[in-house]
Amino acid sequence: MKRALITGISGQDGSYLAEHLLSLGYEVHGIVRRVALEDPTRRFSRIDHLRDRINLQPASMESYPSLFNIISKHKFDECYHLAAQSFVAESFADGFSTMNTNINGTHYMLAALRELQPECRFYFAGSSEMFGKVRESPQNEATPFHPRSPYGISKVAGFDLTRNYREAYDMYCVSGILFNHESPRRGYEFVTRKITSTVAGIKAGLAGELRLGNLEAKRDWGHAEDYVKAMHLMLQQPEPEDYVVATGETHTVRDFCELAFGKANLDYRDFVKIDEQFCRPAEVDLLIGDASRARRSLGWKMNYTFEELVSQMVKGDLDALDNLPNKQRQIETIA
Ligand code: G4F
Repeated sequence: MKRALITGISGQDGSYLAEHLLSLGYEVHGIVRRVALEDPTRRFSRIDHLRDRINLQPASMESYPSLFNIISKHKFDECYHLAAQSFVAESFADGFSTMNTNINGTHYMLAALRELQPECRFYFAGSSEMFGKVRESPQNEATPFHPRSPYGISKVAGFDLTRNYREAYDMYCVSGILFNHESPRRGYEFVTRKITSTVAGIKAGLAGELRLGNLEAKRDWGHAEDYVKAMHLMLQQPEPEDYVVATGETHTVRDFCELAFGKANLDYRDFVKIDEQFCRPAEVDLLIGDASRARRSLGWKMNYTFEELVSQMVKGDLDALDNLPNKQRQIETIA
């Protein structure tokens, strides 16, 4: 039986990846933060249904000894490093902590693996944010990086660290350059979930408008459940290589609004208001990925279309509100 370690297991991608690895017969271990103030029911809501089948280990991405300790206790075949401060807007608000967590966290994981288990295969969650002010479209593995946020810069550093461990120490270390990927498990701060949760709130009479920033930004949005399968495939290859994972389609935030509101028989123009506070100091205007290498070499394919993704997210939020007791509804809806 293969044993895998996932950092960020309680997040959207970590939860889907844990399900996928369990379905393949893996023993799954996950690193979780020790956060005294957060309610565990809420923190672990995405992995609640897996709790008796996974091993959770407390550690901090900011503490080398805590990570070293976990890696010294068990022998892992594969390590998926997903933990990060992943909200781009927050990285402008606090670039220092984003850099500390994202760059040092990656470095600590690589250094501890090199020290204790250099044969463990390592996956780094790279990002299409690394392309930033894009030099060409669509973007592929050879497209130069030009990050536009502290988050993007931290991901370029993680990508470079991962490649350097591969080249310097002959370790099997790869980066997935994943374009935006969403699902009903997406955090409420990201634009897709902010839109679908507010659509549900409006339908339920709990919200009256949706305040957004740049509606013209274009993103290549796929489904997280499809994307975690590519992560796993990347660690099963004869040689370590980096891969772009994307749908090859791009849509504006406005398109997403139109479709999501339309799914609930609403017209987004009646509810969406532009609010400068949600605009970023530097924007990534256009992302569209070319995943030919992943399709060709990994045999990776998608199961969800853009429309199915949006439908599933809107339905998930409508159903969740229907099932909530009245007094909790206000809290769950982010307007
Ligand atoms: O949903 P977003 O916050 O995602 P963003 O910045 O594209 O980053 C996501 O995808 C990356 C992969 O490319 C990941 F690496 C990263 O961790 C994250 O998962 O914003 C999408 C777009 C942006 O152009 C933003 O300016 O939506 C625009 N937007 C407009 N109004 C808004 C809002 N974004 C948010 N979060 N909130 C708004 O009100």
